[in-house]
Amino acid sequence: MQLKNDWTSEEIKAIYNTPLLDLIYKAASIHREYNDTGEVQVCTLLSIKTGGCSEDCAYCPQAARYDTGVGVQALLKKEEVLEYAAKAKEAGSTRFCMGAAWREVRDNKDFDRVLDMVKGVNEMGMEVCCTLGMLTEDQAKKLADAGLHAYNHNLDTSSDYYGEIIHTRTYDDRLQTLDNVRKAGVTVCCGGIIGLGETHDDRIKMLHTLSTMTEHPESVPINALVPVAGTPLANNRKVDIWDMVRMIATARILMPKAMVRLSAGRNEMSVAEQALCFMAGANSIFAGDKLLTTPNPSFDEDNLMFQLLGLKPREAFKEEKETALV
Ligand code: SAM
Ligand code: DTB
Ligand code: SF4
Repeated sequence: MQLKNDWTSEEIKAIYNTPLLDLIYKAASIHREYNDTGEVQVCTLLSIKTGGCSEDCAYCPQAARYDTGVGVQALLKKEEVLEYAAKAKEAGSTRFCMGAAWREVRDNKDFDRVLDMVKGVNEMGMEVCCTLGMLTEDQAKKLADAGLHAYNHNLDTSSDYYGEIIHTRTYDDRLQTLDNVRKAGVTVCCGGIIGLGETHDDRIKMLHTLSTMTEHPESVPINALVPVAGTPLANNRKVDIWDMVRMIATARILMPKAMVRLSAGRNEMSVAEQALCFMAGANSIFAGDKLLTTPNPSFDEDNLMFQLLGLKPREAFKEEKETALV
């Protein structure tokens, strides 16, 4: 079925403002039509280079300029990363995402090491994803050749509000990297954060940017701000669960086939609240008791939740396998 990528802001606004229960029903129906609603992909994140970042993203505990207590950790060794990835696979993860607190990738020994890590994780049969900051097309191609499946690069918020949150790069820089990733044939993981102080219109505008890309991102992480002491957003109000549900449901309706990832913020949510997010179309979580630097529910808690809700973990490369069959 042809996916729609000419959504207008008015159409998106109308969907976003649908009364909640109707919105959830509509999103759940579309989810059922396009995806196996009993499945949730379990992904593991690993911070391969932590802290000391030169950017000033107002939400981020890893920016060098904020005193957040997150120490600087140089790039991990390939062996450490592969060991962690093997454990993640054993625990049921089918996607492994390596994050580095870099402004951009530089062509140096560290990048060569990341390429080796990508090769290693890919050979384990997991979908391998990286989030390393800005990339050139040439760097994206090198990652593709090493076996990279996805690149995460979030737009975070609307183009209008972006300048309130980050001053050390522009929205266009972000879009340029996403373009480079596409050109290299790597799948795109791109979403945002709610709770930054943005308006509903900013959220709608971000969803408009995502859903009118020539190809929808294959993966759309929706993060709730995890306020971290020392960052400028430390005292922001907790994200309302209904805002999270509304955002997930709208993303699901606009981009029916994307993996919509219930990302940061789960540690503050009950199982019932997370169940609403799955109902509204979320079909992936990050597992393990740490995201990059902040806490996340444990494997045991998530296993219990999967049992309770009758969810099963999604296999790796499912979309690719299904496309190969047709
Ligand atoms: N440095 C790279 C970059 O900025 O693209 C990769 C790592 S960065 C930590 C990955 C993403 O994590 C950010 O784009 C942001 O959406 C999310 N993130 C960071 N801090 C967060 C927080 N406190 N709460 C929620 N999401 C957060
Ligand atoms: C995404 O959108 N969320 C993940 C992943 N992509 C890289 C990261 C969330 C980080 C939350 C803050 C932290 O743990 O440092
Ligand atoms: Fe650096 Fe990424 Fe954090 Fe921004 S979000 S400060 S670029 S690690």
